[in-house]
Amino acid sequence: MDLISSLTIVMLLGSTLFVSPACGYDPLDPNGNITIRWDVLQKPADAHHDVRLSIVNYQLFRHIDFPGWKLSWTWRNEEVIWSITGAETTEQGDCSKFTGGSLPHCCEKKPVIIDLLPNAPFNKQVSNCCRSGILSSMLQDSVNYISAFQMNIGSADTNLNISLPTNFTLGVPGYTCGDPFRVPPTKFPEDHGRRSTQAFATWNVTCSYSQYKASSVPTCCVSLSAFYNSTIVDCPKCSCACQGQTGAKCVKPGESPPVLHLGHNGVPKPVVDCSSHMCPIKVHWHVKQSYTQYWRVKITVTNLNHARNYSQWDLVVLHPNLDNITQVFSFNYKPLNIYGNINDTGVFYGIKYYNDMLLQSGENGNVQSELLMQKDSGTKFSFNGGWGFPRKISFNGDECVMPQPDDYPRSPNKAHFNAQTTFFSSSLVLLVSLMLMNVLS
Ligand SMILES: *[C@@H]1O[C@H](CO)[C@@H](O)[C@H](O)[C@H]1NC(C)=O
Ligand SMILES: *[C@@H]1O[C@H](CO)[C@@H](O)[C@H](O)[C@H]1NC(C)=O
Ligand SMILES: *[C@@H]1O[C@H](CO)[C@@H](O)[C@H](O)[C@H]1NC(C)=O
Ligand SMILES: *[C@@H]1O[C@H](CO)[C@@H](O)[C@H](O)[C@H]1NC(C)=O
Ligand SMILES: *[C@@H]1O[C@H](CO)[C@@H](O)[C@H](O)[C@H]1NC(C)=O
Ligand SMILES: *[C@@H]1O[C@H](CO)[C@@H](O)[C@H](O)[C@H]1NC(C)=O
Ligand SMILES: *[C@@H]1O[C@H](CO)[C@@H](O)[C@H](O)[C@H]1NC(C)=O
Ligand SMILES: CC(=O)N[C@H]1CO[C@H](CO)[C@@H](O)[C@@H]1O
Repeated sequence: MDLISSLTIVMLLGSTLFVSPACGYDPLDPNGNITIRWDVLQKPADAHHDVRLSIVNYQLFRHIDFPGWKLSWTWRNEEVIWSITGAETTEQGDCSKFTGGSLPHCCEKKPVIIDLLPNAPFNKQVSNCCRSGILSSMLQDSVNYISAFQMNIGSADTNLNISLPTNFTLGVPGYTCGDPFRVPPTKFPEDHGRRSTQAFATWNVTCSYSQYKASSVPTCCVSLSAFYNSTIVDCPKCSCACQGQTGAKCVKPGESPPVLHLGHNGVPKPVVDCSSHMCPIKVHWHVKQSYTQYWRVKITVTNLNHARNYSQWDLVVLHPNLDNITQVFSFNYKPLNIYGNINDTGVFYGIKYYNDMLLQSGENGNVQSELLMQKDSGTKFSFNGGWGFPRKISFNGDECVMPQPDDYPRSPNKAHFNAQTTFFSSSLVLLVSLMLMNVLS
């Protein structure tokens, strides 16, 4: 078996392990989920009680971008929301059962709750509210990964106890929520953490993400080039769609993009530049230079979508030499070493107010970075077998389509066994540990 075909097998094996669309399990973020926490603040008196709801994004590198979350559930009985701060429901619904005085904020059986905008009046705010439903990932922002609001709920039928609703949804493509689960009551710190009070009762609802549920087709692809070969290997043909396929509209050079349409959930439908791959996002990895002790890579992320800007974008990259990354220019970088000390995976993301917004397709629709990695002095370094290229890349947590290893730009010089050995042993370690994780989970 020659090098390239064994490489192919390693990669195919790798990708089947990485993508498990059915259950939404992501080996790069095995505990990643969004948890909705339902805190009943005090022992319910008459048919009213106060509930504090928090939406916590426990995912390492996935965030909720514009247009934000749109939380919904189904009440079991005749519960209503009397009042709410830090959020609002999209509809009041039919409150004709209530007469005189003030009416409830919402009487819908399935209320749809949205966050307030950042400029909401102070008397409508609570802490962690009012960010238009946008939730950062934990890794990128240690403050804005929680959204919260407070509500007073009651029942139209005062003889019935208020029961927990069911069928929670986040209103963001790709997420599925489970049933509420009773957990120990949340503690709230007071007096600078010297004392804590606690909720009367707490439930949580876990929502998990599946790329396959979010989109049946990929949304990103990778192209490759290297200083030692003039071939630029473009994204595989039809990575995201085929040109001319029904429903696949695209913008030719010089044409002005059509009027944008909002898809379901308010996310604008992609309107991409015409290309052989038809992806809204393209990541280009260029092996730029080789020095005695270091080598340099240039990464370019291009937005080919006319329909949207991507704020707080991120890129997860898997390459065995990331354990010796020395310098990253114009992006932030954090290692992601979920499997102990194999640091071959990391997250790149934009610098706040500089390039954390990837603008819509056009002249400014790209972000770029260069990285320096130190060559391992113990082995004879070589770019053979496509060693300089990433094993895996994802954009905003969705995996990008890579060219086939057979097509990688080839280096002219032959066999440097040691470098290949390093690659194979690290791939093997990774594979074995992933298999173990799959068995254990
Ligand atoms: C959700 O994430 C939290 C934090 O990482 C973790 O403690 C919890 O076990 C996760 N829940 C599930 C069901 O995976
Ligand atoms: C309401 O809850 C109380 C205390 O848990 C219980 O005794 C009562 O039977 C409940 N009422 C209804 C209608 O479920
Ligand atoms: C919740 O969703 C399930 C499946 O869609 C449905 O069978 C059930 O009736 C729903 N429950 C309520 C209270 O609407
Ligand atoms: C929430 O409940 C799930 C069960 O659905 C539990 O496994 C998980 O640990 C809880 N998560 C948190 C953050 O408390
Ligand atoms: C993207 O951002 C730019 C600059 O803030 C803005 O002019 C443009 O309208 C935005 N595009 C979309 C599709 O939202
Ligand atoms: C490798 O992982 C460790 C532990 O998280 C971290 O401290 C270190 O910075 C990482 N090294 C590189 C080069 O990313
Ligand atoms: C460059 O890479 C391509 C794709 O693998 C290969 O077909 C070609 O022979 C390589 N060129 C040289 C000069 O090695
Ligand atoms: C040259 C160099 O710094 N090599 C280091 C690369 O990273 C591994 C694992 O972290 C170290 O063991 C090497 O010494």
